[in-house]
Amino acid sequence: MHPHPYDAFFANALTAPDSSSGIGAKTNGAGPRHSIRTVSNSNCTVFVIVAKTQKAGDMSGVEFDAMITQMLLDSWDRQCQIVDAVASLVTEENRHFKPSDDGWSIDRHLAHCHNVRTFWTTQVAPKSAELERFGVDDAGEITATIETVRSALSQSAALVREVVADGLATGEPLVGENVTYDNPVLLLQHMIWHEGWHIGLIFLALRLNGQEPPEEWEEPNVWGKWRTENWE
Ligand code: NI
Repeated sequence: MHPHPYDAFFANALTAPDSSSGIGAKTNGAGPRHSIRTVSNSNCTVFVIVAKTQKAGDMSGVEFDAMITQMLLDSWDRQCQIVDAVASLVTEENRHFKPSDDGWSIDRHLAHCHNVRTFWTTQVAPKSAELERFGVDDAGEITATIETVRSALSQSAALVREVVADGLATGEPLVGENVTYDNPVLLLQHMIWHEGWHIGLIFLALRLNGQEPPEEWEEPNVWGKWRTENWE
């Protein structure tokens, strides 16, 4: 049987040097997950995408798990930076702005985010430090100072991080008496989803009262935490 004339051609493509790196090449310095190689003759150019498996790559399974864990915790840290940035816009003057007549005031949304973090994490990790939650007065208002709410948010940020990190170390469901998260990532996603919802209402309250943060503020403090835009 004669070798097909293209056999050598494709073999060259497989052994050609990497011409570019694939998605993930820049993440955490962990190295690319695949590379792209090209080889040409007078008729065509062949692109070969070479997946880097854990064996072929420079990462063990343990290292890969650690990388994913770091990425997930990093996403939580970024979430908390966004919440902190929004909380930094809240003053004694605007803390009572509401997104609707029957809605909560801005400070109550922030306090509620802290309460929800502590509630669900302590459900599934009762041994974690149980942080104090905010109550409201008869008028439904938060009486704590904004400074107190801000510092509580930083404490509950650390609490969620710790419980998620512990959960990721085992990969087991997070189970409490009245709640089950099928895996630890779902606790993280629950908190991010929940807080995004409340942050949206805070923005609405600010907008309805003439204090909508400008895009120049929003980009670096909110959306820029998730991605870097480059249209060049
Ligand atoms: Ni809520």
